[in-house]
Amino acid sequence: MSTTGTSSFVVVANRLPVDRVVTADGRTTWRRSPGGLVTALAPVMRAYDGAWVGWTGTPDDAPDRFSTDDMDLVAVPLSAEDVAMYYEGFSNATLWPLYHDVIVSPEYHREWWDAYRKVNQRFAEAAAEVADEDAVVFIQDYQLQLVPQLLRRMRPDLKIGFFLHIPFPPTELFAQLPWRRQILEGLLGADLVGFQRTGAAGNFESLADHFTSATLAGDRLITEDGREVLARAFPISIEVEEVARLADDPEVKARAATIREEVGSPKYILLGVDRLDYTKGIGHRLKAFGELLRDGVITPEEAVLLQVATPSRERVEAYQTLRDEVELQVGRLNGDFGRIGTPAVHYLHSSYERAELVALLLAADVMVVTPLRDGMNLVAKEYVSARSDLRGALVLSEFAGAADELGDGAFLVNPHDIDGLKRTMMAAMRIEDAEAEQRMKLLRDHVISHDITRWARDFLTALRAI
Ligand code: ADQ
Repeated sequence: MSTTGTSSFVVVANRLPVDRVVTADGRTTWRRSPGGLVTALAPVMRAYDGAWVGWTGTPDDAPDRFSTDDMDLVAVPLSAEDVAMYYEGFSNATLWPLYHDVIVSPEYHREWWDAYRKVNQRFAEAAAEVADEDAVVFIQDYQLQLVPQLLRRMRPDLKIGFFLHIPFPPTELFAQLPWRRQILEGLLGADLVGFQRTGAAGNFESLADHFTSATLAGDRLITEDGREVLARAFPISIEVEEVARLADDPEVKARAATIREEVGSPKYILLGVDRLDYTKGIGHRLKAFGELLRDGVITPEEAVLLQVATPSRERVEAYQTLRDEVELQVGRLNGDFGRIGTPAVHYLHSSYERAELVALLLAADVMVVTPLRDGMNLVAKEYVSARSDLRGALVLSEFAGAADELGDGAFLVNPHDIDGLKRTMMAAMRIEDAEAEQRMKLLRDHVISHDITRWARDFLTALRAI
């Protein structure tokens, strides 16, 4: 075996969990990025002399190994060409649409595949170098599906876990991929492969059984060389306490009240918070809301839609087209139904601080989460965590992973069924207080007892038990 590193717990993800900050005197420092994953894994990192392997987010940027917040960070360099072909290309224009029900057509380019392989090899080498003998390595997401196998070849001593944050498609769709066998074999390098939903784990098992030499025996896949691989659902969650703390902050509460006034104190505020992504069903939501106004079921004085659309993947063509479509739709709705000073849709193409986001959640009577396909959808869980007042209602697409857990308290909906979506939005607006309370209690009971820390613990316990 090659010489080993010293970290007994290694996380491998496309991005490092920090953002570069340049101080006034020109020095570079690093600030921990927002996000539950790093928060949940930080204590494990501290306890096990952990290291995090990932890209800084800037092309051609490869600082030497550094530490921040008690975490050892190992930067994997990506050239501008790697970013274009491995990240924007194969990850976000091939795998992302293929894994999200081909809502837009995936593009298959051999050069992108070559870049994906090459970059995955680089991540695997970096992980192999820092991992101590018999270390636990936890690999994240669709950008790095070849890493488990590449790493195992170099370091058979390691315990390897992989978690996919996005859906895993059924055979009919996955079979399109020219490199389907290689991706499945890549994942089979792990001991434990985690998915958001049980159905996704099932898709992976049958695909691996069909397209690789592994065979499914009971709840395990057995590889050609006799190794057992377990595929299972571990629905991801959020840092419940962080959202609850902000929601309880008097300043945030006051800000929520101000937001209500700023949008004209309507009877109902409907809220959407999504990355501007074609998977999120923003267009379906706008269409349903527009028809409710057109039909006169609601008036613009009565109800406004606040839509936060976070800028995302702006160099990928499908995202540029989507932005044009959404903004055309918003413009039409406001032209048709807005009044001076009171647009029908408040559209915000921007990122926000956590406190402002939570204020929005508190201001909303109805949270409208209508993805056409979504691995989990954390916003739905954030809404529930913020509502300790037991007010508000959640409209949730059955195509979001969150629907498996939140189906009892949410208003589940098929976003393709526009009439159904309209009816459901109306039902959520007109909910009686007692029913709202009852539903919100059910939702909160689940989310509060299933936070991100529990997710990390469940995954790592299952991995260590193998
Ligand atoms: P995403 O597709 O990014 O995640 P989501 O789960 O909703 O989707 O997470 C988005 C996060 O970004 C939330 O925490 C939200 O609060 C935050 N956010 C959104 N808009 C923001 C804004 N304008 N400013 C600041 N923050 C904003 C992928 C998968 C999901 C899966 C997660 C985690 O697509 O299905 O739930 O990973 O596994």
